[in-house]
Amino acid sequence: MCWYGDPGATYRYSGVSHQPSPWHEVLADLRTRIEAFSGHVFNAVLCNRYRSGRDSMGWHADDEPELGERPFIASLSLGAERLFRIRHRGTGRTLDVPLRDGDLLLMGGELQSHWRHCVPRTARPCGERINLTFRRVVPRS
Ligand SMILES: O=C(O)CCC(=O)C(=O)O
Repeated sequence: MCWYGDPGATYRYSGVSHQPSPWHEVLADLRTRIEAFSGHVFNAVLCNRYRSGRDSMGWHADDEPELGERPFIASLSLGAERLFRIRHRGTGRTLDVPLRDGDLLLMGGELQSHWRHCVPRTARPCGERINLTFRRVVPRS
């Protein structure tokens, strides 16, 4: 996992403050293109690497206070296909979204407050995957 962003785009989770690394030129270029496509502005990106099907992400929502009330998050998948599973907090309704190389998942509105998501482990042989979630962090007041 690593965190890149504008100066001051500090992200706090699991009790730890993460200072952003300066934008790598490839990430900066992707940000510009995804901003133009989505019509939203981002000041940081969280990068997660899944080395194999054994690497996973547990149930959570991207609902940290510094992401604001209805965060808009653009998630770019690169490499191996993995399932992105979302579950409604109230009804338990669950949806599986396969994310393939080059897919861009846009999450906005009430998604983070009403749903949780995860990337489950898989026993299916699968290669590496990198996921980039472009976010807008607003400093805590
Ligand atoms: O890898 C993914 O597609 C999801 C990543 C994720 O849940 C997150 O960064 O909060």
